[in-house]
Amino acid sequence: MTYGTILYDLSDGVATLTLNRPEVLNAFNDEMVREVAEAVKAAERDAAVRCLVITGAGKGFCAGQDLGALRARFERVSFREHLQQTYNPIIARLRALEKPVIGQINGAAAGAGLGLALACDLRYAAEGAKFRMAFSGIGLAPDSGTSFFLPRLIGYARAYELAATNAPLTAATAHAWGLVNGLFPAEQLAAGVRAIAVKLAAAPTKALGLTKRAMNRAFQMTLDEALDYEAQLQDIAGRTADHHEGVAAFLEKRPPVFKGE
Ligand code: LHQ
Repeated sequence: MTYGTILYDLSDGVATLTLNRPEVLNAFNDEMVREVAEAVKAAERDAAVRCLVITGAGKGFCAGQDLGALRARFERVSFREHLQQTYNPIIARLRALEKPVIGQINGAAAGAGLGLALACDLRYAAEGAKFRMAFSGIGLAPDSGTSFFLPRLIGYARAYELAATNAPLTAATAHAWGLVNGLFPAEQLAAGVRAIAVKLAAAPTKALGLTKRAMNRAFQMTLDEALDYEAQLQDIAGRTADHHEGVAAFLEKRPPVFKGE
């Protein structure tokens, strides 16, 4: 598959989706929305993909909606329809994707680009990266899941302050607040993330997928419900080849070879 606004590469079980409109900090136009949605679907369907990395070309990660394309776009549809057709399905699909998704945050992430970063399971950032809600800067309310993820990740008061003031959040503070898992000097980010991604791609993919499902659902559950749901999912995990391999490898005192099955 060839794309015009993104790059998509698969090696060692790791699919890397690179947003590729560097002249506008990888802001989304309609074509990029379509292509990102297609690439996420491809990563979901392809059993050879056992970890997905999302990053940006050039100096930005993603500046959200391309504001240059905004006028023309919204003479035709409402914001609600636009969001329902564009960012919402991408965010939902990433959260439902039962494979680890890593945000390799190489530069600024703002608006829907911040939503994309927050929808990843893990985030590793370049030391100079920054995060900005951006919506209030153009007189809008949060979208693309930012009102859902941000308070869960850093707490309401910090999230509301970022949204209301539109202040940029540095990578260092984002790391201190638990919004990113780790920081790398810019020139080491790609290699650092690659090493993590390759390791995750060699992990028991089904178990990692079930882990994601359990932790997502647990936000809306009582303890009793969560215990019961864990027990249901463990039945599924217990029937995988990787579970049998893990136990056999432990007993034979050798490293396991997981196949994601
Ligand atoms: C851009 C953009 C951009 C075009 C930087 N578009 N060119 C969608 C529509 C409908 C309903 C509601 O929701 C949404 C979802 C959204 O995403 S709304 C939010 C849209 N995004 C923004 O408002 C972010 C605006 N950008 C910024 O705040 C800053 O540019 C950030 C924090 C991303 C980066 O700051 P800097 O590192 O200082 O870079 P810069 O501002 O100098 O930008 C570099 C270039 O990129 C510049 O172009 P130029 O030709 O002067 O070099 C910017 O115009 C361009 N750019 N964001 N969203």
